[in-house]
Amino acid sequence: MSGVQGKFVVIEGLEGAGKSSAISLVRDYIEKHTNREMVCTREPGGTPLAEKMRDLVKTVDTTDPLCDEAECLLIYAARAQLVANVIKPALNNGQCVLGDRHNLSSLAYQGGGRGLNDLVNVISDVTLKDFKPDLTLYLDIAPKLGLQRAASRSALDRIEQQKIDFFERARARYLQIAAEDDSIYVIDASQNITEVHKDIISVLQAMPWLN
Ligand code: T5A
Repeated sequence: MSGVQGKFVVIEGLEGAGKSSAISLVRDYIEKHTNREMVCTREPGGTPLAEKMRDLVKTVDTTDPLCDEAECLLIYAARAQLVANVIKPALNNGQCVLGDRHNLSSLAYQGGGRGLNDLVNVISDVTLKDFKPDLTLYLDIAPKLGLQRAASRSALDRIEQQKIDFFERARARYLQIAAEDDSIYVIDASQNITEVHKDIISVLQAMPWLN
């Protein structure tokens, strides 16, 4: 299959939206329909160097707190590594890639949440140029419900400890961008898992490249 471009599919959403089980579902579906193993990535992270940056972004350091701009730059540095060393080589080899978050997270969290839209737009253009996912499933959930679910699973990390307004701004940005981009599908993630998965499968069934 070398020489054929693979597809890049991304699962997005606020904390507790249910990305983990959606990823298993999408992976199984696409692998069954393409007869080929997918490459799975997570962001920030996904390469040895990018994972070190992930730790810096997720860990609270009260002696040297990460400022918003540094957070943004670290996330894009991690993304640049991942795209260059994992995602693009896999796609060029004809493999499909399934991403647990990608650039849309930065547009929402750093752009909407932190209010750094100008910085995010510039770095995004410079590092990614016109590279973007073929399909994004955005699992939409009210921050209050998502954070309740996330807290019941494990202790909240540095970003999860932000105030609710931060996540409200991030959600508003997610929805705004999704409304302007045909490759982003909004799934109501407040439903029970069976209904969420039914909606995801309907989107996948409508993809011509999976039929
Ligand atoms: N970040 C990341 C940025 O700020 N900018 C960026 O550019 C990028 C890429 C990553 C952090 O970095 C930030 C965003 C994040 O804060 P992470 O650990 O990868 O950190 O965080 P998340 O991706 O948010 O992972 P979570 O595990 O918190 O969210 P999930 O994967 O959506 O949640 P999940 O699937 O584990 O579900 C949470 C709980 O809810 C239950 C599950 O069983 C689980 O217990 N659940 C449901 N319960 C009822 N009904 C449903 N429909 C349910 N779906 C799931």
